[in-house]
Amino acid sequence: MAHGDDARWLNVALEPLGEGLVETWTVDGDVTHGREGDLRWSRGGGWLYAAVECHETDHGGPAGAAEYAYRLLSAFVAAAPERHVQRIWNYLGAINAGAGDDERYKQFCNGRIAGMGEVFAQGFPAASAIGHHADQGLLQVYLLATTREGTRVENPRQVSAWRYPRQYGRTPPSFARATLLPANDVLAISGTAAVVGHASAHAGDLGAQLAETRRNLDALLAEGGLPDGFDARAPLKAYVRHPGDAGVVRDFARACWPEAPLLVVHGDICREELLVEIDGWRYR
Ligand code: 3EB
Repeated sequence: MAHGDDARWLNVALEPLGEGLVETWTVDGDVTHGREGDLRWSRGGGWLYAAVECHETDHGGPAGAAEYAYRLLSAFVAAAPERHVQRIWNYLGAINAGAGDDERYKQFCNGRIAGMGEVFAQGFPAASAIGHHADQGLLQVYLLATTREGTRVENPRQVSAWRYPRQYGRTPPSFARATLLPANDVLAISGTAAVVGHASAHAGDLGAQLAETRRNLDALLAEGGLPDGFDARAPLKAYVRHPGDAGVVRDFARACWPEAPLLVVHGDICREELLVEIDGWRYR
């Protein structure tokens, strides 16, 4: 795309499976935008978008890159009127490479918490952390923050990620299951997969993982006080580990939520046994 110099654009490192989509965020009000080193931002109407792209080779690996990206974002948000981070996306390469505590996702988690500044002390935002198949060293982190505070929502079917037991790494993942945005009219939903309690359910069984993911999404909507299901007002995003599974995922989503726009991308879930993860927005 020929938008490389425009700070409002991010060419995400996830390949669309099927029809590609451009996701566009609009606000009521004038929008300004700019760059500061590896960080780009745009803001207007009480909303801030900020993104950092960096390379692990410049920061000693996945932990160093995550720490660097989160430091830049934390410092920028701390000095901004939009100091409440509601939603954040993280894309890194070869997310499941490495064994035990050395798995690259776990290294990313260590660096993420190390780089999180005071703006994250009020609580973690909703998040997605996905493995891309572009240049392995590329880390992309982008967020949405607001002038007014939101409300974190956890899933009663799942252990909160920051309380995951030691087996998932030295530092548990730093994210909330969802955030209710300031006007209480939209639920921003984290990457949601077939995790029950803290354990992965239905290893290797795509159909069962999709059904479990749906139960998790339903539970989150109920917990957030939102109506059932997903409608035409906001896209759902499905991250699929095996490109050949895209059709099954698409058919499942169409059957469950026929009106919801769906973007299916090739993305690895941060636990090797998980095949699919879904995130999105729910308007009241
Ligand atoms: C899970 O429920 C699946 O590390 O930011 C989902 C959403 C997951 C966000 C993150 C991880 C993250 O634990 C993985």
